[in-house]
Amino acid sequence: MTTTESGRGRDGSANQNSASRSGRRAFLGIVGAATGAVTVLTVGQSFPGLRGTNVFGPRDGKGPQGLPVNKTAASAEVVADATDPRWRLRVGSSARQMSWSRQELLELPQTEVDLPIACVEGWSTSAHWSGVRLRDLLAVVGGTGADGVQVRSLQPRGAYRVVDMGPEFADHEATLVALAVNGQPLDLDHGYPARMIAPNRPGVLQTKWLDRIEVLG
Ligand SMILES: Nc1nc2c(c(=O)[nH]1)N[C@H]1C(S)=C(S)[C@@H](COP(=O)(O)O)O[C@H]1N2
Ligand SMILES: [Mo]
Repeated sequence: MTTTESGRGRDGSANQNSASRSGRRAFLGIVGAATGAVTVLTVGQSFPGLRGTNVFGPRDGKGPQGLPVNKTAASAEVVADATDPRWRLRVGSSARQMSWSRQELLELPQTEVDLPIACVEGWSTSAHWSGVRLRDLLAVVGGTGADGVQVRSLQPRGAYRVVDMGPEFADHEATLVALAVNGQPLDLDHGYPARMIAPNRPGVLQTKWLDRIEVLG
């Protein structure tokens, strides 16, 4: 298990000052924090979708926010970690490690895309996503998607816990760390606090409940 507080922030020695070396990195890095930084908790923070969580998961094409749910947060055993106010998305390369809270991600430039989720189980539904370009986050740690990335979910087990994303997705301008769908904060069952969304990528690889993204190569 890698999502306990003590498990976070031990692997990074990144210094935020190095973000000032380029304007782009400084711009994006300013609201991020070097791994291990103290997190300010938001009092009264709400967790969209927690109330509506359905243990069995609607597989009949209906789901929250007009989008089917393949695997619910409850069945993936991520509810506690995904709603933990200390959650931070960790992004790393061999050069440096950074992390962002959901609020910090929301303060970065947001990109909107219309992209479908296409599930091998036989449904495909288009949705309007918004979030931060993966490219932009990789740039902050001095990386690119040119060699692909490894994407890790908060999920403690299961086939889609860790997946590799090739350069055709990792380097694509429409590939987002999505924070909202169809005009609302991501429902917990759709991957709150953040999920991957990439064009022309099988649904199985649109990782929900992001934990960590690591630059390969
Ligand atoms: N962490 C994680 N992400 C996941 C899955 C999963 O089981 N675990 N299922 C995938 C599958 S098979 C599909 S089709 C999409 C469905 O996304 P949705 O439930 O938001 O519609 O999420 C993908 N992301
Ligand atoms: Mo799927």
